Amino acid sequence: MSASPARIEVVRADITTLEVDVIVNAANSRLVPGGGVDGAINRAAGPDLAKAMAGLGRCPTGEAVVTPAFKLKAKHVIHTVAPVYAQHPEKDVWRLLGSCYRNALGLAHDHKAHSIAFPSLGTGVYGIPIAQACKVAITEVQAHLATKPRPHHIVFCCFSESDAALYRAALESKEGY
Ligand code: AR6
Repeated sequence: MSASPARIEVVRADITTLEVDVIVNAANSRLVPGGGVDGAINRAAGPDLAKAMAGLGRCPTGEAVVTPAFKLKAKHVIHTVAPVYAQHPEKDVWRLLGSCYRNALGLAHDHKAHSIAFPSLGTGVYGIPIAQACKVAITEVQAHLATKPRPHHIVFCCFSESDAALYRAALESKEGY
């Protein structure tokens, strides 16, 4: 049986409502529930998620860890920690952000996920400019799809229509980072 063809989609939505195998969380390295998308995911998943996160200890910037998704429709939540824009030289920001996408995709592959939804990691409280961050996200996803069969349905879930427009333009331009 051949695998389904890869599909990259950009949607404007609350990520907690999506029916995908994996939802990615923009966490902090202490894995303590915060605001933004982290807060929304924790509210929707219920208090067991915070307990599972605490049980994992810490997650260094650029790395990723996995928990069950509890009350969410997804099977797993993959937590990854983007760099704080103001705390690193620019080249390290892109390297660490790229590593967040690569590590999250690798974990999703290992957990046999067919579909995954990403928020725009690092572009809220952590201050990374979204016009460049979305190019990192798209480049890393396309590189993953070129070599691995899963997850083959990738959703970039944006919280505003203007963010979604930037992702769509970057997908069309095929410019790397
Ligand atoms: N669905 C989809 N996207 C969302 C949602 C949602 N429900 N809510 C916010 N966004 P942020 P960061 C978008 O700040 O910059 C937390 O306190 C938002 O518009 O959530 O990586 C953590 O604990 C933005 O585009 O993540 C960390 O301390 C994107 O999600 C810190 O924030 C990411 O914004 C991480 O900061």
